[in-house]
Amino acid sequence: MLHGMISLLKRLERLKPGRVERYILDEIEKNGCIHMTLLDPDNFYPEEMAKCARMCEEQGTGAIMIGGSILQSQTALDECVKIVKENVAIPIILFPNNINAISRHADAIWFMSLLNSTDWYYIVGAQMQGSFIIKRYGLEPLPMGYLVFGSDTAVSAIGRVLPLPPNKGEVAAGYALAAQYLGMRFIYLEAGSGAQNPIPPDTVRAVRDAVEITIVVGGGITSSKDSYMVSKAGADIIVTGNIVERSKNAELLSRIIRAAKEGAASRQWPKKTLL
Ligand code: 1GP
Repeated sequence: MLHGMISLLKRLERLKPGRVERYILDEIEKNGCIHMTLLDPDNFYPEEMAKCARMCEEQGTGAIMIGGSILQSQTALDECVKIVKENVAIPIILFPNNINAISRHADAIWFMSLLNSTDWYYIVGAQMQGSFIIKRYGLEPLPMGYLVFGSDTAVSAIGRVLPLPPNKGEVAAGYALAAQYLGMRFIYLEAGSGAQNPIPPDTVRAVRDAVEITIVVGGGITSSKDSYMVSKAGADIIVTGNIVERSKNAELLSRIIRAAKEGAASRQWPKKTLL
C-alpha cells in the first residue's frame, strides 16, 4: 500500500510542468508578454542560424523555436538545434510539422495537436508516433492546442486545415476552451508564417476572455504596432519568424519585443460582471 502511495506521488510529480514550462510562466509573470523567435532550418546554414539566434537572445527574445512547414532535412535540423544550443542560454523549443522534426538536442517540444485539421494524422496520429521518441530523448513536452486561421499559407495546406475565420473570435474561443478542458496548457493562434495580417486583436481578446491557459500568437507580426496590439489584447507569447529571417534587423526585433511588454502593461480590462 505504502509502495503504491509512493509511486502515485512520483507519477503526479512527473505530470507537473517541467523546467522550460516553469521558465516560460515566470517570464510571462515578470514581463506581461514575452517574445519567441521561430527559425526554420530550411532557411539557414547551421552556423548562420546560431549567429541569428545569438542576436535574437541579445535583443531579449525569451526562447528559440526551431521548425518549419516543410523541413527538407532531418540532419540539417539536428545540426541547427545542436549549434544553436551551444550558442544561447535561452531554451530551444522544437516546433514540429511532423515526426521527423524531433531532435534529441533540444530542451523541449511543443507537443501540439492541430485542432482544426480535417485529418486525424495532424490531430493525434503524428503525436502517437512521436510520443515514445520524445520520451526516449528526454524532451520536455509542452501540451498545446494549435489553431490555424486563413487558407493561403503553407501550414494551412499541409495541415489539411479547415481554416478558422479570423474575425469570428467566438469560434476560436470555443476551440481554445476545449483545449483547456482537454488538459492542454497552451493554445497557439496561428495566422501562418508570412501571413498578410496577424490574428485580429478582437479575436485574441475573445480567446483571452474564454480561457486561463497561456495564449501564443504568431504569423504575420511584422511591426511594433502589431506586437503591441496583440499583446494588449491578451497574448502571453508573441512569435515572429520572417522579420528576423528576412531582414536580420536587430533594431526592429528589439522594438517588437519592447512593444509586447508595453502592450501587456497597457491592458485595461473592465472587470467581468457576474450574471
Ligand atoms: C509561424 O507564427 C509563426 O508559425 C511566425 O510567423 O514568420 O509570419 O513571423 P511569421
